[in-house]
Amino acid sequence: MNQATPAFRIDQEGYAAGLPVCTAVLGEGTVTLKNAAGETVRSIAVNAPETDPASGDAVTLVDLGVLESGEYELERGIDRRRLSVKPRAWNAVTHALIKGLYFQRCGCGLSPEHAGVYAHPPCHTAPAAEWEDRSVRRRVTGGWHDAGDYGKYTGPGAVTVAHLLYAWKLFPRGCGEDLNIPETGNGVPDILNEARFELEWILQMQRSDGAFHNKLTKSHFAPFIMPQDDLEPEYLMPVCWCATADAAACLALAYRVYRPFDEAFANRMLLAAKRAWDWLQAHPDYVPFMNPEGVRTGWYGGRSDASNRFWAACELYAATGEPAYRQAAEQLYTPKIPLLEFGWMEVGGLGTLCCLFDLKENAGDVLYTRLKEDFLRRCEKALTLSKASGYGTALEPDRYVWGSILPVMGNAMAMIMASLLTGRQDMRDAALLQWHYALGMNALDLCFVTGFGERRVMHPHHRPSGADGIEAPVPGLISGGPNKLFCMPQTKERLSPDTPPAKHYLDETPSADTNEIAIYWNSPAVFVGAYFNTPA
Ligand code: 9MR
Ligand code: ZN
Repeated sequence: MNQATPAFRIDQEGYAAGLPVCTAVLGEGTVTLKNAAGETVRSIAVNAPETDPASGDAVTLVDLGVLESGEYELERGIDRRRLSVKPRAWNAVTHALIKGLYFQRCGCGLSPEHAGVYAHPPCHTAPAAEWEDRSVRRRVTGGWHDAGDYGKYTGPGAVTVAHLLYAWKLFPRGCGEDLNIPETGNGVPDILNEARFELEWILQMQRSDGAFHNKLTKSHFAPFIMPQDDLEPEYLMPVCWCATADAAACLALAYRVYRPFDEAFANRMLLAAKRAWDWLQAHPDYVPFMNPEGVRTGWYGGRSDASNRFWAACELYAATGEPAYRQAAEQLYTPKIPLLEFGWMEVGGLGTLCCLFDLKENAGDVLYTRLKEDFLRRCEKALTLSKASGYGTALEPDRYVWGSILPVMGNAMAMIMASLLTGRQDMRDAALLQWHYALGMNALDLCFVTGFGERRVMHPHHRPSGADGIEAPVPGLISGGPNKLFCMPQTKERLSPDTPPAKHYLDETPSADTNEIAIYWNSPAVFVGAYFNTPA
């Protein structure tokens, strides 16, 4: 990594013309901003700041306002930092975050034409046996490797696809460019081509009775080898209530999105979604997923399937207009459903997207009026969190979890939604601070997206990046980031116990708990990036 610059933390990918430019300034003293001609365009006195609780830094957010496109330099005493303001500042990184998913493709080779030096032969092509009945063997191919490991998991895949599909539905001009993937030029936007690669796999994860297998993985994580060298058998692990509901929701949503492009594919998805729903109706009592004995791959269970069923009912109603789904969604909607959650565990935020942005007023009193009120009220909390942070980061100091980038991006998604629903600029501006966080305006002075930023993640916990012998990691993958809540002993050993949560991070390959990548961390960042990348 380059040396951290003492005074300034910035969005290392630059800032967009037309949006406020915010930087985080450590310490005190007058900050000047000079343009390329060396003229002072801003001069701001920064008083002694308070200590930011999450990072321990004495830091102030400085709003430089809207600036014309150009190169600038921040100055305070001998400290200097360049920043640039340009149209479409985040176009490349937003599209790279989508292309990052292409690099996770399984069951096929990555060709040099599309993957450059990261090309590799096909991986994981052998038929899989059901864990519970080894005599049942099926060839299940495709899908994305979930994260730094080579497992493929239904629920996480479904939420990832949903983030992409909503990004495209709401902000098509922010994420609609070609990605140089095998399908490019087929008349379908590449973001949908890439999402379809996962959808085709999800469809194969359905058992004949309508339920979905939780995952397709080996019994243990592979060592750090290339995917094509990972030859141990994969298994279809037991079915899972949450995964079944998430798949139903995602497939029903995808039905609506893909119908104009490929009706037969869309119909296949809707049928699968309905069968999954019927299975859930026939199995009302939630059974938590547990890894079978001897299985050590990702758990991805849940405490309840309430938010998952809620999301599924909303999407099935949006897809079919059938009143039974609406009634189900109304019954499933309770104040207990976390509405700002967009991750693999709780999916209330995705149901909220469906109701407030697709169904809208047609959703009726409960699913529109009441839901909107509840949602907006909870968004105030995200805004308050952002305001309480020296970096504007909408995360409680004691909530730096494994994959802290997910709640940060989730809160950004929620605040974007709130600003779209109300026209409130404070929500939009706070969401923008979360995007800046991802791209370097944070206590680590680090851009969390591989291949981007002046100070970059170089050693993500990602098997191909660790095993391919290439110095630079696979590009376009977002690191989970600092985690102090649920750490591996190896990480704890390497960091002093008084390390503040927002700095509890290691750019080291073994540190899965702070530096892994995951498809469902990329995808909320795609949503946020697509919004801010939309031309005015
Ligand atoms: O994202 C998951 C995180 O919320 C959990 O705390 C963590 C530990 O159980 O697991 C994360 O998910 C991992 C999954 O289990 C296996 N594939 C890699 C995922 C990202 O680290
Ligand atoms: Zn594979």
